[in-house]
Amino acid sequence: MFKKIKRLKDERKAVILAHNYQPGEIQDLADFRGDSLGLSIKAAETDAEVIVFCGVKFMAETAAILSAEKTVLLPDKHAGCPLADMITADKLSKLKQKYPNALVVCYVNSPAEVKAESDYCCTSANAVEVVNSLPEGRKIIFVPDQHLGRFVADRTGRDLVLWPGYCATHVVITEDDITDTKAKYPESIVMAHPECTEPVKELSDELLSTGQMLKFVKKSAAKHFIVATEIGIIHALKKENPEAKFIAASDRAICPNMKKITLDKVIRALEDMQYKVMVPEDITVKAKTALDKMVGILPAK
Ligand code: CIZ
Repeated sequence: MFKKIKRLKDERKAVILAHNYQPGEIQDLADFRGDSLGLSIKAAETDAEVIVFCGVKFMAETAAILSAEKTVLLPDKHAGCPLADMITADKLSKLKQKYPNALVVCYVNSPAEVKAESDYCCTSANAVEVVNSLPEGRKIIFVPDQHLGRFVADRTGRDLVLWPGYCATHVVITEDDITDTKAKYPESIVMAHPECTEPVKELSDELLSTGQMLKFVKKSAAKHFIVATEIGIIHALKKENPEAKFIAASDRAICPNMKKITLDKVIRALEDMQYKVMVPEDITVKAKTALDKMVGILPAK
């Protein structure tokens, strides 16, 4: 199947992207593996004509916004993100009417139309920097993840208007999961994603996005890590750090949408050029402005 995918990929001049939460075999076949924004930026820099995004819909939309001239395919049209679907552009515009002077920061896990209604986009890796860069005293609406929002409010000391969205995969991780796993592996470092609930984050040693977890482990002298995020990341962590041990905080932390992508569906995507993810031009222009403003305030890497 890998050989067939390689042949089809060459024929279509395609690049295959796999999010850090994808099944291991999809991560292994991809040209690039990473977080949603990093992948979309990398794909935009290639001269590929087709992007196969092994992830969920909002990620493919982000790739389409940053690569308007490329064809973006999502191998399973039902691979959505319940968190992203917890907000709509309409609901956001009603909230904006309540706070007419507020700036809107939207997490990348959101529909393209919501990005278009926002002033700034952010990822879990840069949300704190984005909010810190906004003028003091200015009201800030943060959508759609309340747990990432509370983490940002805590780190920045800013008073945020939060949307009550949440990631169903992260909120299944409980305090007991952390204390029980920590009791079994007392020497380990607990890394939790900011989308986890506040009690889980309080029990954790490090609060990190997926990309930050990969960087943190590389630099750490520790050899045992408890991982409180979607378990797909453990494949990447093990691959990059074969000598270290990674323990899932909960084996229930599996995103059913991420796991909808299979090798078969990647083959069908390339054979039949399906399923095309297209973002209307007016939405692309506005959403790209919010994404570009985020990139503009980050320190050069
Ligand atoms: O931005 C992403 O790709 C997500 C969903 C999580 C992360 O921490 O990388």
